Amino acid sequence: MVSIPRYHQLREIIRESVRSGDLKPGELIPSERELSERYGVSRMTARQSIVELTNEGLLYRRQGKGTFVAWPKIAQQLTALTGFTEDIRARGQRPGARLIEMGMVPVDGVAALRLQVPTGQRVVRLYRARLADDEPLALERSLISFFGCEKLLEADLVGTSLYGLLETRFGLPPIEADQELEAGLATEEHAGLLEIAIGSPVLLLRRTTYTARRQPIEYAESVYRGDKYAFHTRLLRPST
Ligand code: 16G
Repeated sequence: MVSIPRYHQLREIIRESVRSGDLKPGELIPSERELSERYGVSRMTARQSIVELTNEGLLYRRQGKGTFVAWPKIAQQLTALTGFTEDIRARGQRPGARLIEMGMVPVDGVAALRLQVPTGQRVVRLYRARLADDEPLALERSLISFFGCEKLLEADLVGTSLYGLLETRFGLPPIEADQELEAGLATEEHAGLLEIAIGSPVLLLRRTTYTARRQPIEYAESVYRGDKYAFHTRLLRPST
């Protein structure tokens, strides 16, 4: 018979306590000492279980305070083109933004290619931290290009949705998008703005958004907190 390491067992006990609701999000879990006494395992074993569950995102540590149960991740569908404001409202939370930078910049490199404009063309650059109930979840750097796009600079992009504005004020509703998703680690800049530790796992997203007739309108590079998001997508087997 294959023996299951003890930290695996303890890990599953804690996982089950979270699943059943015995341990609730935000609740302090028992200390390593308490766990080792209660389950008859060594302190090392208890520590290893906690480290693994923390790495998975089920628990989180607060310096000098202990280890707590994390809130469930946001299950973000990757099947519909939605904006941040819509996503957060759909979850019953209050969307928000903190403006980091907004202005006109000459575009180059990948962004010029994606936006299908010549290098050096001036486009709107919008850099926002995105919040849900005042908690930072993501950083979004968007480059926006359309005839007359400089008028966007007069808009309030802290209290209003970019996609909402494009649709209602400019008559340019986003219709489709190409998106890439990649794993990454939080840089010093990300960490400061997202209020996470440097080197925490993050999800890097690049999106090209199109309006009617597949006209590119936005090229965005976003950084989403890895401890907050799980992306879901539905796959259908191709018919042969
Ligand atoms: C989404 C988009 C972002 C877009 C924003 C508009 C990703 C990776 N990014 O978060 O490109 O600028 O929504 O949100 O999903 P808003 O309409 O709330 O301003």
